[in-house]
Amino acid sequence: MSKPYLSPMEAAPLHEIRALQSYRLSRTVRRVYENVPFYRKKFDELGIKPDDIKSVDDLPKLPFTYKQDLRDNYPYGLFAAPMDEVVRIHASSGTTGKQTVVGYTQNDLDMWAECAGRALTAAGGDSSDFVHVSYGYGLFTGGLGLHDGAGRIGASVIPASTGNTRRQLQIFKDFHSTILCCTPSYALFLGEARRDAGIPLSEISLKAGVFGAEPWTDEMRRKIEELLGIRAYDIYGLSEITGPGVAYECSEQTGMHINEDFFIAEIIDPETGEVLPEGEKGELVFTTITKEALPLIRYRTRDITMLTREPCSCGRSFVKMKKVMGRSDDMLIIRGINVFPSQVEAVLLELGMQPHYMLVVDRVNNLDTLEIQVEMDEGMQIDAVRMIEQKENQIAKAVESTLNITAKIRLVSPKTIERSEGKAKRVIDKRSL
Ligand code: DLL
Repeated sequence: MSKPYLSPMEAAPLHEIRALQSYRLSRTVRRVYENVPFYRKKFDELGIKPDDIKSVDDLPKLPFTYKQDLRDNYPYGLFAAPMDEVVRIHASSGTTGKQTVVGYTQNDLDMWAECAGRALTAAGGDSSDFVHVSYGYGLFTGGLGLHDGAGRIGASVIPASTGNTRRQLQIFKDFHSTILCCTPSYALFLGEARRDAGIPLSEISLKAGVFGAEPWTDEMRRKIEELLGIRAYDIYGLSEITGPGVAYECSEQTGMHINEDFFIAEIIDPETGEVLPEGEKGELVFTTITKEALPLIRYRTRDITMLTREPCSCGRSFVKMKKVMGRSDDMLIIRGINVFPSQVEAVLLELGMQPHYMLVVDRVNNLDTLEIQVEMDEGMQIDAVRMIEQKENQIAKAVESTLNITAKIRLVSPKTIERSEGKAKRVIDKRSL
């Protein structure tokens, strides 16, 4: 019999959540003021002292933090704990060459495992489950995040990682995987591979899936549920805040409960920065309130969504965020990997190419594809097919080693990529999301 919640806090009354948030917020503000020169300087400039922040209502007085701030303080400049207390490092894509680096103390890792454990519990998981983790392991937070969440609920974790579809299907059958964790597009791919391999649903024991790291639709949910014979739940997170488990879906499947005892969520107008009322669509902003290694104040996620406090039939009282509806910047998520066009541009410039390029993203057989069209320079001495191929391979290798993604490179004739008078158009996304 599965437990309804992992922690009683998930169903606490709003006034209790608010009181806890206020207490933890004021401690966090003090922590960053005392330990992070970047925040001390910012607060001093605005005339804010830690004592001014006493409750959640004071939040709008605080400045925003941006991805660029992490980059400017690369790699560890925003850390608020001494390095000998930091026990784990992860990273995700930055807007150009450098990664966004994040760190965790043991307490931070425990909190993160609690978050991911709550997500698995909400999907019906408990210690009797076999949690099959097919997110990537490594600097990406997906693999180890769900891995530790499974450990938190005492389940048997199967660290399958990504790739090798036939082996994944074999493991489903032989190891009796009951909960699958991976990106929704990979889940769909695995579902179709199961069907095409003629493996009947009766031969696998999967009952649920915890899918996130990229946007997906309810239509895709229905397809995955049908192809794998499961219920599919959304999970949201970002490395800067903690990784997967910042928010998670429950049996109602109408949005993701945000772990409000660890994070305060706001929705703002991305243009003006003004806080919007509940139910309005805007950019999601998080303040971490227990993190020790990398606490972040009003971090701009760039994800567009809305919040709702309508009572949920699962009994949880944590606010819910709707599915992510888009981004307020140009970040793309391709096969679960975050890609900024500016990263591609940096690679091209480093190879001596012109910054005239176009990213064409598509979805073929449920897997994302990326083609990068790059304009040849008029002065370029390329006249043989072999030389074109060589150049394309060179770019593909550089893109792969910098962005961690395979792309098809296509060199195109000079001046064939449309010039823009306003903001350059760098992306054609043919996926219907
Ligand atoms: O994608 C963490 C994660 C791993 C979440 C596994 C869920 C499952 P990053 O690589 O830092 O972290 O990318 C964060 O991915 O700002 C969103 O734009 C997007 N994203 C994450 N989860 C979802 C989701 C991980 N459920 C960025 N729906 C975020 C839509 C998502 N977008």
